[in-house]
Amino acid sequence: MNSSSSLLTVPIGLLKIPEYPSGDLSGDDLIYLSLVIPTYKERDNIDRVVRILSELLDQVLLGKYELIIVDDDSPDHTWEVARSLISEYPQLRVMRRQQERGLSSAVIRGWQVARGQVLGVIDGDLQHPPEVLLQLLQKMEQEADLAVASRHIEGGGVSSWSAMRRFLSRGAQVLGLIILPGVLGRVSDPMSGYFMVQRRAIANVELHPVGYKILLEVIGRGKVGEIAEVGYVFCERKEGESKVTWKQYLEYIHHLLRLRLSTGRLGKISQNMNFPLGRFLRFGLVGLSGVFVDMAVLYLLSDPTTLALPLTRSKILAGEIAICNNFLWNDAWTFADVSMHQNQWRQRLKRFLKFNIICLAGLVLNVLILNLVFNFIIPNRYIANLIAIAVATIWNFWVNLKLSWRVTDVK
Ligand SMILES: Nc1nc2c(ncn2[C@@H]2O[C@H](COP(=O)(O)OP(=O)(O)OP(=O)(O)O)[C@@H](O)[C@H]2O)c(=O)[nH]1
Ligand SMILES: [Mg+2]
Repeated sequence: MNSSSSLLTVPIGLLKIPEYPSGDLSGDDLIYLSLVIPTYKERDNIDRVVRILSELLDQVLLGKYELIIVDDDSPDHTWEVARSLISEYPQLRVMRRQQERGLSSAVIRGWQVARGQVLGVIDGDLQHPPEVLLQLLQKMEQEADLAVASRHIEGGGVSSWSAMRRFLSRGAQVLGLIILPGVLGRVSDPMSGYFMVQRRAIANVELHPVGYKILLEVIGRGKVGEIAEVGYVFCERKEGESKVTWKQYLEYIHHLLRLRLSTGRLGKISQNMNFPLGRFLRFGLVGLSGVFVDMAVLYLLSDPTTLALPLTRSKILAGEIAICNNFLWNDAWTFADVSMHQNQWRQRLKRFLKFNIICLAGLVLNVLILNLVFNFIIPNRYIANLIAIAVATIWNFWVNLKLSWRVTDVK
């Protein structure tokens, strides 16, 4: 067998699962379950995982399942070990990702190439007891849209977590319930990374996960009706190392807020109107930070107790520094997805110049509208100013979106 061709091609573009499996379907329509195993540095576990899962699934789904290992180019060459197992386990498929990283997107990339009608995920370190798969499968066969292995119902638990980790896990759940009750309230263990979902429930939906918690994304954006739960005990890791760090907690909060924004009422309206609400809010926040920068610099330069420079000169400098501040944040955050693909210095400089010109035009517009509104419509300078700022912000956002960070033109 040609060893390089035995690796799966990594899908690119949007994280969207097709309604029907693509590619050569000769005989593949027999596949019922596609189980993704995301791995990062699991070299010492992978052999055992594949053996145990295959033995188990052969008993109930012989020839009707596939195991898809998605490895993020682990430095310990997990993908290579996995690939060497393919000849022994014909149901095994292996993907090596070199461009993207992250647990959630790994799972989705695996599901994108899956051929089954039921899509599942299980950790590659044997912390998820494999026998539970049979119960999950049973629930799926009884037409559940989603079957989740849960640590927090009867038969569930965590074997040896420290008090701190238990506390953090529960704290995260409570926080989630506050921010996103409609999603986290539907399952007892929303942090579970061990579940199965019907393809139809998440097909054709654009997924935007952050970090670790793929289940939130599935419930939050999918069309998930009936949910079943099965208790399980999260076992201790035997080989390899944990990848859980503080970063995961931050990503989790980011993920909750993003889901809240995009699936809440405002999100629906913005979707219907095709308006990039999240981006606009980030742009607005950055603009607010610019106001503080402008004020601080103005104070440092022109205040009689500091440098006491002339006001106009100070203001021009303060304004320009605020524009630099806003540009940097917008480039790194608001439009990160766009600038990531256009990151040469020349491209950045070009964006910066455009941003400057557009903001300058925004300022002119601001002054014009202030005068117009104040003189002809509402003779209150502060209300008039608020209206002027709002219009200028929308102008700045929209024109920068179309010209500086051209979303539509990214390849
Ligand atoms: N492809 C991919 N897999 C990952 C990544 N991070 C973690 N994994 C895998 O996802 C599964 C869960 O990750 P773990 O680090 O074990 O997380 P955990 O089980 O919550 O934490 P521990 O109790 O410390 O093991 C394991 O199979 C990891 O190898 C990643 O960035 N990319
Ligand atoms: Mg683990």
